[in-house]
Amino acid sequence: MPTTLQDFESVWPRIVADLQSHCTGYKLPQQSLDWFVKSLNYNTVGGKCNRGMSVVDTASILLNKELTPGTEDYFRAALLGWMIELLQAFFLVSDDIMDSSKTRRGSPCWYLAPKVGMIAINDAFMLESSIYVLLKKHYRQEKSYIDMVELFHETTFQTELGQCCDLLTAPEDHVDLDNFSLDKFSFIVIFKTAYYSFYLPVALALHYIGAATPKNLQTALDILIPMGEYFQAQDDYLDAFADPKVLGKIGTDIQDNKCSWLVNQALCRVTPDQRKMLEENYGRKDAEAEAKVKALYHELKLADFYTQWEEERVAELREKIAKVDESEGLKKDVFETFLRKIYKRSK
Ligand code: DMA
Ligand code: MG
Ligand code: MG
Ligand code: MG
Repeated sequence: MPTTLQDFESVWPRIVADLQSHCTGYKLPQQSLDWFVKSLNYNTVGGKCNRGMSVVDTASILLNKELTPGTEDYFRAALLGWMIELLQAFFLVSDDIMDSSKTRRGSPCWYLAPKVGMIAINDAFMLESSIYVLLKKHYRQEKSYIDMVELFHETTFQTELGQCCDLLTAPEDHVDLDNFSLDKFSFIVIFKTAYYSFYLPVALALHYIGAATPKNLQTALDILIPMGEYFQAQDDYLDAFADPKVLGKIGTDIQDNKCSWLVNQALCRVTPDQRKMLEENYGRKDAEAEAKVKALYHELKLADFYTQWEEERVAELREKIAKVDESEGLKKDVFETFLRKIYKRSK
């Protein structure tokens, strides 16, 4: 049985208490402490927690036993999961500023919340630093400690490379559709999403159970990077096609001039006239222009094409999963479970 959001969230107060007591050790003034706690709760809790819960689920599949909520074993696995959620919170707070987004998880983005503004930048840094406070407190004595520290550092750098390329490919003041390509798209999504969202949870679970052999880590990478690529293509598809009420965020990719899956697919299909229209309307901070681009996406039947593309990617992933070598403690079920969670998702 996979863990529930309720059980996963039940360990959160202990994590907040750990971070609070770390700050109390520095005699942090009460106002700042309250602010930090507010930011922690606002930005880390309230999402689907798929990444975090995957650490617990992957660990229990690999151990072939349920991790029971309330036990220390459950706490330690969930804690690693919450560290991914903290990393994600750090990325999202900054991403929403950089993407000029308005809502996240159905609420205003943190930088738009009352009295926050650009303090959100430092809050993002603190969310990231919290990971290492927790890792040191709870994992310092483990032999995998330094490997996990390095894994978090490397994954963070990879994500930042992806964000760098994402932002540079989407200049605010200059639309050039020739800048986009499916190769660029692949680089961006693998780096900004796949490593931290897909590889990291499984790599951490492998460290947790003591099975992080080079071979297992490589197998995880070979499957989870393409899976993450598929996941971010879904994110791009949903940005334009999903109901914002269901998605919890209002799409910004068209107005932000993003090198998204949709615009790249559109570019492969447009007539010269349609391309001209796309050139005139893509990447403008203007709702009418955005609506014209969406109309073109419908005209090109990108939703139908997306469904077909999704089936092909999933078939390829299933083929890869079927070939997983389980001799060093890895299991196919880890990847099947992951895939089930994202297949045909609507949010
Ligand atoms: C997501 O990119 C990547 C990171 C590292 C947050 P995005 O801007 O497409 O995400 P969202 O659609 O959630 O704003
Ligand atoms: Mg964004
Ligand atoms: Mg972004
Ligand atoms: Mg997006």
